[in-house]
Amino acid sequence: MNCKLSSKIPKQSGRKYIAIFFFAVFPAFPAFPQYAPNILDESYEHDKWGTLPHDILFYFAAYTVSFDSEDDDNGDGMPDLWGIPEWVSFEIKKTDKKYPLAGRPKWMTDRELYNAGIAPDDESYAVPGANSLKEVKTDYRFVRGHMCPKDTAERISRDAAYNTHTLLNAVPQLQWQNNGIWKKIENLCTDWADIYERVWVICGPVFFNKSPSLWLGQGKKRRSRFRTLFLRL
Ligand SMILES: [Ca+2]
Ligand SMILES: [Ca+2]
Repeated sequence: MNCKLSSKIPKQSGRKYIAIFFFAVFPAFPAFPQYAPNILDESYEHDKWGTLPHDILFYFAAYTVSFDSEDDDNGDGMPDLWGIPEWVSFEIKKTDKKYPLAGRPKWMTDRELYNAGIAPDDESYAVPGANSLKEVKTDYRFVRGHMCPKDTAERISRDAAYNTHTLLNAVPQLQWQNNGIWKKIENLCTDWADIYERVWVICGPVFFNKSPSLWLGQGKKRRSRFRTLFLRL
């Protein structure tokens, strides 16, 4: 960007001048947090059961995801773009090792899908105006609900866990649900892996009447569908 600030800006205090300069040089496109190295371990069969449909597939170290494209999900002949994974599948193996839980990184997205209007970014979950509504405070607020949990992926590696923090692996979820029964089921899955050696999890959104009832994100923001029911097999 060619900005001749020095010849156009009148005399200001030093503090105000710096603020104007920052506005002049910041890029217009959003900054995308970067993924950690994604090193696949071929001994894991995350999609062992051949889950369908195969839409936009991503292969992460801790899970495989089919992200919704502009296909017709509800059978009305019109394309639907729901901004969520159709399913996430992952294998959990038994482990005896102790593994520390790293801090939670920023939520990531896929730059190409975001620019194409297919995937949301972190702001899509902010729900403009929601902070003023009592209904969405505390346990009733929507959060980014992991499909493949970060703590489960820590069994593989810190980088694998880091890469669960992507909107490709998340669906809007009420906090009471995300931190309640869903969390208990997640813990059961890792407990079962330690007992039975290998466990496979397939999870994703299921909608009553084949269509979501609410959107997250309004106006010009990328939108994500609100889930009404989940299956975890
Ligand atoms: Ca679709
Ligand atoms: Ca449709």
